[in-house]
Amino acid sequence: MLYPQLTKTRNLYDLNGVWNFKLGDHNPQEKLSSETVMVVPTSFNDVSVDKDIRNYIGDFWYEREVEIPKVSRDEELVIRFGSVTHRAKVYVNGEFLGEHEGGFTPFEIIVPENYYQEQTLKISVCANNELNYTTLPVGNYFEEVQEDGSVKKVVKENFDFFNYAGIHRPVKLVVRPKTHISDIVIVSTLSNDLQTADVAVTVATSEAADEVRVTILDEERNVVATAENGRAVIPNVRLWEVLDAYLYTAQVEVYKGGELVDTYSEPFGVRSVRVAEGQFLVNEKPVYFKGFGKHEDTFINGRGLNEAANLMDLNLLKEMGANSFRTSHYPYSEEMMRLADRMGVLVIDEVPAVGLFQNFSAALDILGDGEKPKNTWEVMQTKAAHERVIDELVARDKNHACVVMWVVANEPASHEDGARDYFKPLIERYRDNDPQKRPVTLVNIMNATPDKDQVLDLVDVVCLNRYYGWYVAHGDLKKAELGLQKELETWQNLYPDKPILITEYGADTLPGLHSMWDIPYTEEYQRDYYEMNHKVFDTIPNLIGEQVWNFADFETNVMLIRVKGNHKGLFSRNREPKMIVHDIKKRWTEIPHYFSKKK
Ligand code: BDP
Repeated sequence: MLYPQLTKTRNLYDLNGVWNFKLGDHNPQEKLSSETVMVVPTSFNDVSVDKDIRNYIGDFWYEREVEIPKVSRDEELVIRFGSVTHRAKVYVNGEFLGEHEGGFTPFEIIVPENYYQEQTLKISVCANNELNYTTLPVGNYFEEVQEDGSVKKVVKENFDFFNYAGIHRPVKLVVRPKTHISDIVIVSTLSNDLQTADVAVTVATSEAADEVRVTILDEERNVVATAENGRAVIPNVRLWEVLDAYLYTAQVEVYKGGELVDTYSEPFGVRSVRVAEGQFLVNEKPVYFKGFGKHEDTFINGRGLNEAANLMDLNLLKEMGANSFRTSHYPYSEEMMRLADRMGVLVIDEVPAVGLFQNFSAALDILGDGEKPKNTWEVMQTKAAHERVIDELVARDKNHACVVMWVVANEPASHEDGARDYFKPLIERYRDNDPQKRPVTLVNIMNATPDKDQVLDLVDVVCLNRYYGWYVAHGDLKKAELGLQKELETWQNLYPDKPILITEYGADTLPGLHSMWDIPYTEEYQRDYYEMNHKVFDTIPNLIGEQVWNFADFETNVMLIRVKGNHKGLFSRNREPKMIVHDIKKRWTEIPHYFSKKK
């Protein structure tokens, strides 16, 4: 789906700002009172300053009125949502117009023509944040009868981040031609010497047009190529390189009866990506991933778009000598993807498939209550949701140069029977959908050791989340080192042709807490923990990178093992560095972005 853009043929109006707001029921044929308001975009949870609202589960409403802009006979009016978490029903002047399931991808609602002559539009959005065993992410849903007899909906997250909800990303009103460009697909193929790019630009239109013209512009807006039959050749191409981005623009024009009816400019970078012989190649050079698992998580905004935080995070990432992040554990905003494109940051793009492990705490016996885990694949009914999130993510992000790999799920029970049948078609679906045929991976959980995992032979890169010295051998780094070394060597021997990427490793750390001994949660322990991990990583030839968990501390549900959130960040939640930042910066600055241990 195209990002909303102002062009000669398209108008864009911002619907961000203050909306009327209500938890619970509302009849969209009536007017929502302005007694309670909410800002768009943001999570409603923290700004409400009320514990019950913060933890509320169920329907909640947003409403506002706007004057209708001029829409001529050959144009249409569209309401475009960047995301509503986790689902939304949209009404205009009381009439139901459409809905969207899934909290992290954009959707559009076309306003019917009979409204265009009216003075105002009343837009009502019924959002809902319930999660269960059919949704992604996966939540444990139940209902509790209160003392007064009322029923309270509860979601216990099957994942380790706060279930923030709301209209999380921008809302725009778009006026565009009825005959418009509905999609652009860009695939570049490089010549062997990497000097020339053959760029295939496929354009879809909403209705038949007479002619589609595609012009390729460089960053100075000079014309460098014109497409013939959907193909353009860029000689002396400037490649999109890691932290040295270069973006061309495909300027698409659609003509009908000799008249320009629609135009749209899609930025794109030219680079190649492939996996071969245990290496991850970008522009045919092996890359070493240095970076982070992240979250969209800031004070006040929660999971709502915070562009200043996005930019600061990528500046901090560069400052540390890093080059990459994973969109753990859901698709990030389109604004973040565009920023990563522009800054040359590598992105591992993940769908919200988290929590696919029926009884995570019981399996690890974290709670120590001996509860028996059930077979995940017998109880989950997430197949339809999973197909949808893959389709929507690839449709949204396919043209981004920054996206170099897709993630099918984070830490599913890939060691339980049924996992292979569940994942095989989904991995294939990614490959079929992706016009650029990027590598696909699954992020493996530590329970799914090499002898138990049933899925990783199907993916291109072995991605591992490993917590030796934290969840395993807690506080005993000697024992942890032995365990980690042994396991990584086993993976290396099992899949000698596959690269291994550490997608999570980390230790909760409270800044300012110190000790002369190896005591978990202190800044010294975090330092020693990383030192030990890096020592082991450096001995594994196929290990192509390390992404620490996490970039910054982040909010979670209340749990015995969480002290006001997860504190594995290298930075605090307000982006102040912990002591470890200096060590890791030193290490990463010394490792080139293009680097391999294999010669
Ligand atoms: C992994 C998850 C991540 C958690 C992390 C942790 O992928 O979401 O936050 O461990 O426990 O299980 O810190």
